[in-house]
Amino acid sequence: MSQALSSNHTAPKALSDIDPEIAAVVDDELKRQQNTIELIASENIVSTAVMEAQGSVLTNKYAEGYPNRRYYGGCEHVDVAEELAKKRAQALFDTKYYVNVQAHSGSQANMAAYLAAGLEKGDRVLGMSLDHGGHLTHGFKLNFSGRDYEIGSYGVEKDTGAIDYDKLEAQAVEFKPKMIIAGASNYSRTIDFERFAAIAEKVGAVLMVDMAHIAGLVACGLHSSPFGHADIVTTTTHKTLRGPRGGMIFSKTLDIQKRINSRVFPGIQGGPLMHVIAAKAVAFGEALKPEFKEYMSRVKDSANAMAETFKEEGWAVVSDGTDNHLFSLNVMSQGVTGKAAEELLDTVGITVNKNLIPFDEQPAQEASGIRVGTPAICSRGFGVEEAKQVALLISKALKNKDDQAVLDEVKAGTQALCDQFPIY
Ligand code: DSN
Repeated sequence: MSQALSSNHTAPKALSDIDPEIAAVVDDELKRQQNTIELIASENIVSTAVMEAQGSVLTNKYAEGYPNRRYYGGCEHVDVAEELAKKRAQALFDTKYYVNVQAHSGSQANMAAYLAAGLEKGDRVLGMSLDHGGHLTHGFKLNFSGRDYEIGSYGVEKDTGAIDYDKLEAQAVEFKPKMIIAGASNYSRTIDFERFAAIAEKVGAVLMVDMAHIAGLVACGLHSSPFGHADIVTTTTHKTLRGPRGGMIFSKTLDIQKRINSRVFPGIQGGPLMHVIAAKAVAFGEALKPEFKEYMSRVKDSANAMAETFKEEGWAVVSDGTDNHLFSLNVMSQGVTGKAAEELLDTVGITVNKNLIPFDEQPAQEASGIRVGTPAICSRGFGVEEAKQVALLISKALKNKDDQAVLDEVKAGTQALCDQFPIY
């Protein structure tokens, strides 16, 4: 080891001394997060405790295998972290389902679920289509799911923006899938897991629930729970759950769990990210506290308040509102594309993502909608009143997109809110 490297380890130096270029990236990103209103529905703002665990010496450790059954020595401490993460995850969802906390991401959790569900390549899977709110891994043609399996896609109704469960049942009876996936990345209405389970049972399909977006709400009893209904439940840990980026998989039976474990490792992953698993444990511990339920209630109430404010301002909201933490605003309802809205809002300190809306006539790169979510703003302390103010600022910006004086006023408004609710 060179002297320079070894001295980095004995006398810790700041990142800015060792690598000013990357330190500048981190600093710039911190400032961006501090000074913008973050409405991307899948993002959140983690605690410094989560970041401390994730940035810890656990990153140095290889621990292939599972607690007490590792392929490397020296795993006695990381074993404790993994057991704590599992125990807290079960407590959080009040479930006896078995849990695997090693999935590196939601997509890998979902891939493991496909493999553990006993599907062969070419078998039929019924999932929500991407352009109606589903996820890439629910059968998109360029994803492994769409390439390796025969996909049937369900969507929402044009008049309600919601799933019609009778139609879904008829589709499942006709299509005869081996697995049905419930869950979405952009669906603002409550998902009826009991009805999904009844449909899966009727057609003899495995029911997999991807609760990545709504996991925090489920944990707090603010959305119906998939536990007791699904054979496999997958989630990410960084959205409403407010943990480090990663995935997690629950299984109803020991038999499924054994297959999940072996599909995750050695099936699709090698060494688990023990620093991330430790950070997952920290986040689950935080989510078990009463303050987390207050936070999640604020997330849900704020999303509802924003959707209602947009409607009062004359904008169309997909499905006419929301039951959860997000909704899609149909910006084409006042002649703005999703892309133009995303770019304009960027200039006034508000971050959203353009999104196709169901039955969109625009191409994906333009889109007719923007997706709006409240998990991140509520983590910095916003509540219903601030959420309404944000909706009014967005509406004002979009309605005055060519008037720089108004846009300057909106930018001052977003900065004032950011200053009032600082982060880090
Ligand atoms: N990319 C995520 C989202 O934005 O919803 C889904 O994984």
